[in-house]
Amino acid sequence: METTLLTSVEVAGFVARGFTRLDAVVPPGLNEEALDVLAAGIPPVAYGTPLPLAFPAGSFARRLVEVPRVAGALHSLLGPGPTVDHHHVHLREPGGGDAQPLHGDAIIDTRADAFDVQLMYYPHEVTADMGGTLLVPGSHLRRTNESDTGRYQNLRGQIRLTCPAGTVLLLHHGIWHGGRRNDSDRLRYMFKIRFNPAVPQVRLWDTADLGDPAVAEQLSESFPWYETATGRLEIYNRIGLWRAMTGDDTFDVDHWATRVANRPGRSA
Ligand SMILES: O=C(O)CCC(=O)C(=O)O
Repeated sequence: METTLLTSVEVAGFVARGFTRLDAVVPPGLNEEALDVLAAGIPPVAYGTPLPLAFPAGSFARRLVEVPRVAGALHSLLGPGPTVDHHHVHLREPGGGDAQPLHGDAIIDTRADAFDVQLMYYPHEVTADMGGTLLVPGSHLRRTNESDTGRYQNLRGQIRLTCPAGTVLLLHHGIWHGGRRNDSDRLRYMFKIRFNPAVPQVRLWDTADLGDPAVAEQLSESFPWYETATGRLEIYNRIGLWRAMTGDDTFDVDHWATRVANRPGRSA
């Protein structure tokens, strides 16, 4: 299977924003098939099922995750042999009336050196009135408990997804998100699969550009909803994740991590 791995700059973008967006990567034939398959439902799988058992060869879901750009991005973030945590077809009904509260999936998750990846697939175009998923860029490392963020209605810099058919998002498990109200007359589909890594998530992408200054630029990105001071902590958290993902304990941005690790006279 031919795949296209992410670059270091792209993975740094994922670490900063909490998601990677692959527009219109799924071919039209598979998108058309998806509408029937998702309407019929995909059988549930037990937590931790290896991907080839969860989605047998030739099944719709298997062909979806084998689309080369999707497979390459999944490998870049999760490595070989990820297991399926669960999957679900998310519908936003036409004229659906309400929006889902902002939330992060599961419970507060304190892992600093590993993460699950949530794939979201949109088989048809999602226009502005169709209840596209709301995403808060840069929220994934601000660890909150499920729907405790539900009282926030709108945050500066949020994205209410619009996208062409065949778009796939890969999300860090912690990102704040929610389905929006569908004011259109068309049912909105989204198929989500949560993957758990089965190997250390270290240098799994195309690392040829690891020394590119654009890596640190990506990791330094601020988002409009950040408080001036707390925003620094988000960059600090990203440095920790980048160190874990590269195995480079000297990586830093503006000395944030180096400064707080400086304890003269003590062994590391
Ligand atoms: O429907 C959506 O756009 C998002 C739903 C979702 O991800 C969830 O319920 O956790």
